[in-house]
Amino acid sequence: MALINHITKNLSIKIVFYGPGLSGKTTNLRYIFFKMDPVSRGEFICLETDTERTFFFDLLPLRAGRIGHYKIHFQLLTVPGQVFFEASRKSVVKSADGIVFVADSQVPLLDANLESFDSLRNNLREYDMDINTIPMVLQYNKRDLENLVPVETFNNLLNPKSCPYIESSAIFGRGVIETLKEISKLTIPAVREKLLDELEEKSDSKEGEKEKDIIQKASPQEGIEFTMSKETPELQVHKIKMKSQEAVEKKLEELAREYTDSSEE
Ligand SMILES: Nc1nc2c(ncn2[C@@H]2O[C@H](COP(=O)(O)OP(=O)(O)O)[C@@H](O)[C@H]2O)c(=O)[nH]1
Ligand SMILES: [Mg+2]
Repeated sequence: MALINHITKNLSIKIVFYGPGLSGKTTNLRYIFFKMDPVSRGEFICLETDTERTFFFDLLPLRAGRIGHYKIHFQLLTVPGQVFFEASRKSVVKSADGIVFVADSQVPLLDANLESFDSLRNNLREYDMDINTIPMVLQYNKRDLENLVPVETFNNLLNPKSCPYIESSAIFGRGVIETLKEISKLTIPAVREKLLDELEEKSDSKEGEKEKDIIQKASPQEGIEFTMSKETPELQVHKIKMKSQEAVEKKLEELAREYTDSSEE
């Protein structure tokens, strides 16, 4: 669940991009990185282990507006898709506020999508989260290719709860920002409730009361705003070598905290 720091008035929301290997998760994050105004995004970070050449996690922090006086930060995270990374996939969904499921639309990959979706369901369950209730957006990616799974088929198999779904070509940026906007909209209400609850607990303070008032008066969706960049920056990836799964988990938590605790504008 979202981290809230009442001193620095920062609030961090974790969005996990989940899906089978090579479905386009990293491509989504890279595009978002390209599109966002540099002042509102952090470094694009890859955590990788010695044993694997492939990236382990991608992490992209974004700033996006406010709830009351609290600055909203999103942490976008991808999980490695390969089966042998099950442990790291599990740990990354821990404390997720929202999920973007990136499906590969190519017909031969239908089973891989279903398997990945099952693993998501199981991994969430391990942390007492429910795939039917966690805020989720389905992204049917690679729609620029041929031999595609029809959208209705995907919706029947992956989307019985009628979550928002988006047809995308992440490689061309089509549908990427829409996906980000949808998932951020879905995650805000729960985070707002949590914030109000925490303020309620410290309701002995005048300041807390005032803040609660401001937040309650604003509409639930108010406050999120992504600032897009007009230029195209070079993608500089900050790679961090990790020794073990435990080290990766620790680093992820540390980065989340570092970001939430910083008081810079
Ligand atoms: N044709 C096509 N290729 C894509 C699309 N999105 C991603 N790819 C390609 O699919 C491959 C895997 O993408 P990547 O983002 O690394 O997958 P990840 O394993 O989910 O992070 C790369 O070669 C991408 O360029 C898309 O929308 N259309
Ligand atoms: Mg990737």
